[in-house]
Amino acid sequence: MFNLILFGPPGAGKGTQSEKLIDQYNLIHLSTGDILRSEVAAQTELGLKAKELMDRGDLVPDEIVIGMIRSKVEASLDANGFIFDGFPRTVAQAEALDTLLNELGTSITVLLALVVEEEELIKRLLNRGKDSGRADDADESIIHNRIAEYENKTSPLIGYYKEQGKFKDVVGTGSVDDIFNRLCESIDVLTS
Ligand code: B4P
Repeated sequence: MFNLILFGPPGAGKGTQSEKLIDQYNLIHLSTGDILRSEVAAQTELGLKAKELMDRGDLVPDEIVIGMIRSKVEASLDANGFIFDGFPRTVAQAEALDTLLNELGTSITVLLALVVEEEELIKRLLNRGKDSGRADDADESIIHNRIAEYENKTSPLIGYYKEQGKFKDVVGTGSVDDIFNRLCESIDVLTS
């Protein structure tokens, strides 16, 4: 299995690039943000719990997202591999993912980190907020909170995956196609 973590701060383009990568490499796309938003839309118990946190730009508790990912992975064991988009976001989530994949006889192949400056992130998210209807894109102070959550809780994962020799950064600015080509170059080296 080829298991990719697409990593980066909010608005780095993880969702945008995942859409293209799943077609190119025939992988299953698991976005915790998308799964949580569908739970919110369906007004499930989990969605009702998550909504308030997401609207504030806070992370949702680890046990909720870990449980969601476990059931999605176990439902697709015959896949070529997975793109984990927006997951893991804490060291506890990364450890749980390693344990889960180990149980299934596989592991993370690589983490590709999209590098984008804060000013550009804010611009992209406010721009999406004009028509996304997402409360967490509509307000600059919430976007700052999301970036702070990333700095405090998610960026330590860089060290976690560097220690495993699985970290690679990729320039995340420029056109969507240019960034896609850079990601493909990194993946092709590992799969050829
Ligand atoms: P996510 O849904 O993961 O959202 P994101 O960080 O905003 O998105 P992404 O980086 O994918 O950006 P995108 O491609 O869309 O998380 C939302 C919330 O869910 C979190 O705040 C948290 O509350 C919760 N959550 C999710 N996962 C969790 C977890 N594991 N643990 C706890 N809580 C969790 O791009 C953004 C915009 O930029 C788009 O409008 C796009 O069109 C534009 N764009 C992309 N590439 C561009 C480019 N090259 N140039 C110009 N614009 C570009």
